[in-house]
Amino acid sequence: MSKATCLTESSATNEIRTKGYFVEKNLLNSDEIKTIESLMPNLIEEDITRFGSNKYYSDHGIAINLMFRGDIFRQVMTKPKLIEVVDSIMGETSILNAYNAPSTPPGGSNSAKVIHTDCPPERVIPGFITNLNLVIAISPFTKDKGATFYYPGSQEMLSAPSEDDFYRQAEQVELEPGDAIFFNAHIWHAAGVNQTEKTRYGLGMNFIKSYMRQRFDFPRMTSPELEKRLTALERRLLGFNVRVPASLEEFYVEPEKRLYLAKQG
Ligand SMILES: O=C(O)CCC(=O)C(=O)O
Repeated sequence: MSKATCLTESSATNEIRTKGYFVEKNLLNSDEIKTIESLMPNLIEEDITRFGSNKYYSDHGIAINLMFRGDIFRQVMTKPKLIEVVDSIMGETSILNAYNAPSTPPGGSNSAKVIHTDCPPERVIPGFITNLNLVIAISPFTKDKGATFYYPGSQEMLSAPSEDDFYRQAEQVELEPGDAIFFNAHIWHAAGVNQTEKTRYGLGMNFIKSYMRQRFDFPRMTSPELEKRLTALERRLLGFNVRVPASLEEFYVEPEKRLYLAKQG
């Protein structure tokens, strides 16, 4: 197993800037892991039932938009330790771009098997992190279960490394259930192949600067019933503080009623 340690805030920030990733042990407890593991098969099946026959559907095995798929997923995205790390790297106004469950089926992988980054390389700003990713292991991320490969220090490389170069340099980072890997979304990485008979489950989040656009319009996707229950932190992460007015009537209102609140970075 690669060495996974609990890092202090400054060494975490330092590692993400140099190597491009770091591991935080025991982000989730065993109850949270069990609950999430029991929900996963149905969530994946639900998406396949809804979209499996859609020729544009490319996310087989990856349950999408978990913030709306059970309260436990919002509890995880707002865990104090997680938010402490996110805020220390991204500032206190970052929002969620995506929240999915990258799983690898027995004997296979997922669409993340190709060597890729999670943000187009042409958006690299040297020395500046615009997108922070996080993958939390729900099942063990061992080599035989398809643990993810990361190419250390590749976060500012503007084109894909060759397969030879990638697999020579990359570290296949093993995680125990509940451990998390935080990484710059510009790092070149690839899912492994699950050679076991059990699905490997994980959670994946991507945090972005508040002024960037999210993958989906999460505020518009939130039901009125759920909106009433959201905490201030959940509202921030879903993007409620940085919505855009659709009319001048929505724009000329008291500052606290604005859709795009002040001081969002
Ligand atoms: O499923 C995996 O191992 C990789 C996930 C991944 O590439 C991603 O979250 O961007």
